[in-house]
Amino acid sequence: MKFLLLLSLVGFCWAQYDPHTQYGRTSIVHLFEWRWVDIAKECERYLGPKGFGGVQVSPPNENVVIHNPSRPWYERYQPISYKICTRSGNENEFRDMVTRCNNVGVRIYVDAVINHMCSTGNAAGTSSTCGSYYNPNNRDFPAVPYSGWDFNDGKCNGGINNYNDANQVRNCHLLGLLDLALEKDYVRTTIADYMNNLIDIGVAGFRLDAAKHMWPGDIKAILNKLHNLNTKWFSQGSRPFIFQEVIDLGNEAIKSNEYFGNGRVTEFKFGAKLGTVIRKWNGEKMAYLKNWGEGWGMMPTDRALVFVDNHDNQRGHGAGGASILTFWDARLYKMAVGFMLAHPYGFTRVMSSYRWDRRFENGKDVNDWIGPPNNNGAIKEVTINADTTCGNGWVCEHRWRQIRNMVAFRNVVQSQPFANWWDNGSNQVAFGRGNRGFIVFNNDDWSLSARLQTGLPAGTYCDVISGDKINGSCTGIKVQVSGDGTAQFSISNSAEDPFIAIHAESKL
Ligand code: AAO
Repeated sequence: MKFLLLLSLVGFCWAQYDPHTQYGRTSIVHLFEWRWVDIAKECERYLGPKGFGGVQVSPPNENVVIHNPSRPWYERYQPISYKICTRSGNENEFRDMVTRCNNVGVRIYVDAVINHMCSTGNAAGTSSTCGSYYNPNNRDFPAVPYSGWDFNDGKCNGGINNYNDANQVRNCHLLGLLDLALEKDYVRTTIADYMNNLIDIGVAGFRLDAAKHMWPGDIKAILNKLHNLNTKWFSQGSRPFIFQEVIDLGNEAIKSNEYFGNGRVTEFKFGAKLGTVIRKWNGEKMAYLKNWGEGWGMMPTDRALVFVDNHDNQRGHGAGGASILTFWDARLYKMAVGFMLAHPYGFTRVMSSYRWDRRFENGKDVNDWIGPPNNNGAIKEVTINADTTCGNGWVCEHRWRQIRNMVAFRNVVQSQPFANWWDNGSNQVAFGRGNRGFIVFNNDDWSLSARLQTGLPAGTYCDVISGDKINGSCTGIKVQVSGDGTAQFSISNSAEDPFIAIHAESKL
C-alpha cells in the first residue's frame, strides 16, 4: 500500500506532465523572440521575484536566414542544424541564461522543432544563423548530418491538402517543410542527442512544435531516449516536462488524446472559445463559463497546456481565428488572461509579445511575417522604462500590473477548489478559490452592484487589478469582507479594467 502510494506520488511529481516549477509557482511565460541575455536578466530582476515558474524560449537551434521578406520571425521554424546558434544568442549565452534563471527558481522550456528541417523553397547555400551549408533540394544538411535517407519523401513528397487524412498530416510536407523520417533510429537518436544536450545544460522541458504532424509512437520513441533532468536543480529521476503542439478544434482526423501518453497537449479550444465569450460573439455570455474546462469539451485539466493567445494565432497563423484576444485588444485581453489565471483549469502560459506594423488588407494582416525589433537584423535589447514597462517595441504583457498580479493570484490559490460561483445570467460573474482568492467581472454594458459571498476571512483587501498592496497599504480599490464572508462590489462598465480580484496575500 505504502509502495503504491509512493509510486503514484512518483508518477505525479517526476513524470512528463509535471512542469517542475519551484513550489508555489504555477505559470510560465513565452518570451517570444527574446535574446538569451535579456531573458537571464528578466529572470533575476522580474520573473523570480514576481513568482513566475518558467519561460518558454524561441527555438535555440540554427535556422535558415530569410531575406525576402527580411528576417521574418518564422525563419526560426526552419532548422538547419542542432547547433545552439540563433539571433537570440550562442551556446554560452544560452548556458548562462539557463543557469541564472534556475538559480532564481525560474525554469527554461525549449521550443523543439523536430518534425522537419527547412523548406524546399530555400536555395542551397550558407544563409543560416551559424553559417552552416545546406541543400534542401538534395535533402543535404551536413552540419547535422542528415541526407536523403532521413526524410519521408518515400511516403509523401507533397504538401498537406487534407487535414482529415492522418497519413497526409503526418507524412507530407507541412508548409513545404522537409519532413523528417522519425521512424528511423538514426533520426530519433540525432534528435534525442540535441534534446539531451539541452537537458544536461539544465532546461526543464520542451514544447514539441508541430506534434500533430508526428506519429505519437515516434515521439514516444524519442522521449524514451531522453536523460533525466540535471540534478543540480531537479530531484533525482525527474523526467522532462513535455507539452505537444497539437491543434484539435474538434473537426479533424487527429485528436489531442492520441498524445496524452507522451505528455501534456496545447488546448487550442481554450483561447478560441474564451475569446468568443469575452467578445460576446455568437450569443455567448460569461454566465456560461460556470462549467468552463472539461464541461466545454476540453481535454482533462491535468493534460492541458492553456493560453489566451500564442505567437501564431496572435497574428493570424495557426488556428483559432478572429476571436483570439491579444494585446491589441488590451481591455478585453486583460479580462481573458485574468479569467484564465483565476480559474483552476489547465497549466497556464502567459504570452509576451513585440509590437509590429499590423496592416489589414481584405481581412488579413499582410505584415504577419514581421520579426522582432531589430537593428539590421540583430534583435534589439529589451529595455526597461522607469514605470517598469518595456521599451524598444517589446510589449511585455507579463509586466502589465493586471497580468503580473494575476500570476501571483494563481500562486496564492494553488490547489484551492473552484468555489462561490455567482452570475447575473448575463456577463457579470464571480468565483473564488477556496478561502484564498475571489474575482468579479463585469463585461455587461451596465454597472455591477452586488453583495457576494467571497469565501474569504473578514478584513480589508486590496484589489490587485486596479492597484497593488505596497508596504501594507493599497494603491487601488479596497474591498471590505465582513464576518460572514460577503463583500459589496461595484464595478462600472466603463471602468478602465472592469474586474476586481482579491486574495489572501492582498489582505491589508
Ligand atoms: C512559412 C510561410 C509558408 C511557407 C513556409 C516554407 O509562411 O507560406 O510555405 O514558410 O517556406 C511558422 C509559420 C509559418 C512558416 C513556418 C516556417 O507559422 O507561416 O511558414 O513557421 O517558417 C498548422 C500546424 C501547426 C503550425 C501552424 C502554423 O498544424 O503545427 O500550422 N504551428 C507550428 C508553429 C509555427 C510554425 C510551425 C508549426 C512550423 O507554432 O510557428 O510555422 O514549424 C488548420 C489545422 C492546423 C494548422 C492550421 C494552419 O487549422 O488544424 O493544424 O496548423 O490549419 O495551417 C480554423 C480551423 C482550424 C484550422 C484553421 C486554419 O480555425 O478550425 O483547424 O482554421 O485553417
